[in-house]
Amino acid sequence: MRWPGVLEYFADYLPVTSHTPLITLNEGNTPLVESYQLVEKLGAGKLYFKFEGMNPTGSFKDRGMVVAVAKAKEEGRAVVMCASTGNTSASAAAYAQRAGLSCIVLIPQGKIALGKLSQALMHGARVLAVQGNFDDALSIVRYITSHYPVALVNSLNPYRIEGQKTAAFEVVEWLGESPDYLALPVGNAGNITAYWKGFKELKEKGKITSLPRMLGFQAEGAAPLVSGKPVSNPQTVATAIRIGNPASWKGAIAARDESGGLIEAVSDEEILQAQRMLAEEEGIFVEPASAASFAGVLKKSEEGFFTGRETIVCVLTGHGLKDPDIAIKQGEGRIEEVGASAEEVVEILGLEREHV
Ligand code: AN7
Repeated sequence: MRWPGVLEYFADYLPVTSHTPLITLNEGNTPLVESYQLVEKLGAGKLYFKFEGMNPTGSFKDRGMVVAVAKAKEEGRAVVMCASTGNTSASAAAYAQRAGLSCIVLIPQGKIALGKLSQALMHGARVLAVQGNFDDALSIVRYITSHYPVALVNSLNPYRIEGQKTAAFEVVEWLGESPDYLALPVGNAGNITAYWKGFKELKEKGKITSLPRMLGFQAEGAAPLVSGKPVSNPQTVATAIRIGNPASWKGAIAARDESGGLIEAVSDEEILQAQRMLAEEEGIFVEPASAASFAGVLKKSEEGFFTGRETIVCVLTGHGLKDPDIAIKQGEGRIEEVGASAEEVVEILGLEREHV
């Protein structure tokens, strides 16, 4: 089947004009994978994973980036810029190339996953490692993009939100209705804002009759939306959501309150455990930040939050290959060395010969 990508497929719902260049890496149309095993643990009715790691650069950012970069090009801009914990920079770098624009990314020094850094470099972005955290980098980018002829492609750019809301459309198209709960990790809070906007638009158009409750999860050491105040030195193993002062703060709170949902925190340990469960029990490999959605749902289930009849969608925002270091660290000690002979391999595995 031909999938034309976000700008063309969802044109009626996006700010696409006759002048908008329909650039694409055929992003979107990601699978909604049904849970076989973890659903049993939860005691939920149905559990699905919206696997956004299947986008061209390996994260949900591609949906919004394609719109932001196309509009920047339409508006005659030559340079795009973002601050990033990694995935935004990978996506911006790829789509800028696709559109023939140049790209500058500011990343927090030493705190971005290897896969993401490799992408920004390979796609030829100008990569500046800032001696500070994401929030420091974003305030620099906001200053520069408002004083110099450089287009901002962080999710403060409303085109990013427009593109990202298309994930909600796909969830509804797949299920034929809206789920009871939509769970997702929350960092800079653009994605929760975007999903909520998407579901509300479908309701206004009469395509769905009910709205999901939004369940946002932050990492314990970087949970400003839970504590109600910015965190000056955010810390978490899930570097993608190591953000202390989310730009879309108001959007996240509105999504939570209007939907009757919640935004809570999960520990690094819970995040890594959820990451391993998704990989071992469902065959889905995600980066740590992405596992926060399932970690949160698991925690709520243990608290008796669900009745056992609901349909829950967990958004898995980024692919596991983004952060090989953390994955390998979790498997350390599992590699067994063996000589290059069948006998030694048979012995180490303890195999018994079948009698015929
Ligand atoms: C895998 O790339 O902020 O709440 O600069 O990479 O919309 O910020 C990434 C965020 C969740 C949080 N999961 O989404 C960046 C960046 C993954 C992410 C989030 C991010 P938002």
